[in-house]
Amino acid sequence: MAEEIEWYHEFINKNYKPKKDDVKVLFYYEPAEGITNEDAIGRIASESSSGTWTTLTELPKLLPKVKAYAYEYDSNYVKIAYPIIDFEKGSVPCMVSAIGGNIFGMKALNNLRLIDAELPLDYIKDFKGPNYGVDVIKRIFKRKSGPVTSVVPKPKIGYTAEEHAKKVAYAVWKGGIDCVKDDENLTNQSFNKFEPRVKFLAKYRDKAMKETGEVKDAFINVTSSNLKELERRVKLVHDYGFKYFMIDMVVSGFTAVGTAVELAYDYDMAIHGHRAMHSMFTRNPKHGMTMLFLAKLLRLIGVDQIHTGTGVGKLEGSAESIMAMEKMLMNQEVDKIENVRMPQKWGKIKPVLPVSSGGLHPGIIPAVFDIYGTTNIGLQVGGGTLGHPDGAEAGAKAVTQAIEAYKQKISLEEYAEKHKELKRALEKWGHLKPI
Ligand code: CAP
Ligand code: MG
Repeated sequence: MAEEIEWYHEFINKNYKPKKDDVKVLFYYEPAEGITNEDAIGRIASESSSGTWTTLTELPKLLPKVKAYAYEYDSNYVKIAYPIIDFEKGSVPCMVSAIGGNIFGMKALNNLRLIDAELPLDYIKDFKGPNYGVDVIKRIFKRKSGPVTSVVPKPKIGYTAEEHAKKVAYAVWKGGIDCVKDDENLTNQSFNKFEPRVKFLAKYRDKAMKETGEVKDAFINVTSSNLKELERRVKLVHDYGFKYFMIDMVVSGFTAVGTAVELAYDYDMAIHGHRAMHSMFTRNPKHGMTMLFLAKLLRLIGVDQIHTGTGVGKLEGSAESIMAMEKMLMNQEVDKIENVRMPQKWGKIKPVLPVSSGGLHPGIIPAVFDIYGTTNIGLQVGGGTLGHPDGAEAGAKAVTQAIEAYKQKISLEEYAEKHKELKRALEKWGHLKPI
């Protein structure tokens, strides 16, 4: 008899009952031409756990304990159960290199999308989660309720460190905004070097706090070329009295985010997580990884607040997908949404503050609050503040007026009758939803 060449189908078992501590992963998949569903899902389960393309001459005794099984599937969705011992305790990089790795390049699949995974408490328990999470609102800003507001200097780059702090940050802090956020592509450029930016921001933060009596902070971008420099930058931000720092999570990678979390605990700081680059692999509805699962991984590792989209601004992301993600980030237990979200219990891992940003301005802030509510949300308004016809401080006031109008259940137009900054913002942008 011709020797068996393939063994992919050994990783399919419709009668397999996942164990309580299995990691259960939901994929969307599309078999390539001439490939059966079983050929496809066998490859996904095999190549992400312990198999390979051909039968092997010798198999280790432990193999039955590390094999994953596709246990539930139809023509486009498959659930695969992974024994928890497949993954190093406390290491997201290890797990993602398995369930988010080679399988995405297999010729037998036209498309593959990692939708979500139910992580057992036995896996969760080895992670710290956020140092502050949603508690940033009461522990840093001494408030019972959100939003935590921030403005990012626009144009994204071009200001010197002193202009960044004096002309923009000081003005929006005076106008009532809580934080000034570095843009994702501002790190340590020659015209706005990191150290002077931290120093000037600290100087004008203190001035603004003294004049307003309000807590002011900044999301200063510590994204660096290596971990030693990352640590040096976090320490500098801490030494100048900031409670936050920001990191570009995706471009930095899970190991750097894990290091940032260790530093956040060491210095008792909170991390603002920017997700720039995520759209490279989260946007295509048929391939890649959902933002929901990426956000789950970042809550697990310990980022305190994460960009999660607007549903109405310039960047993609539907209100439904945002709400499914926001509940997963905010709640200690969520139920499943068919083919959208797996059930998840979070044990002691703190909730993460969702941050809405991207093409926002006072005229569409109510639409954002209709999705998120106002209690536990970060609201970031860049161009929609600094494009205000009367300048940065007036733009900041218009944002805070729009927030107040919504909280008092007054229409923006009515509230604008007695608040000129909001009126002028509505004259320029109305309720425009930018694309
Ligand atoms: C928004 C922003 C943020 C995006 C990130 C920008 O500026 O600073 O980086 O919100 O997208 O560079 O576009 P504006 P997301 O307020 O001027 O649009 O929040 O979806 O991760
Ligand atoms: Mg930006």
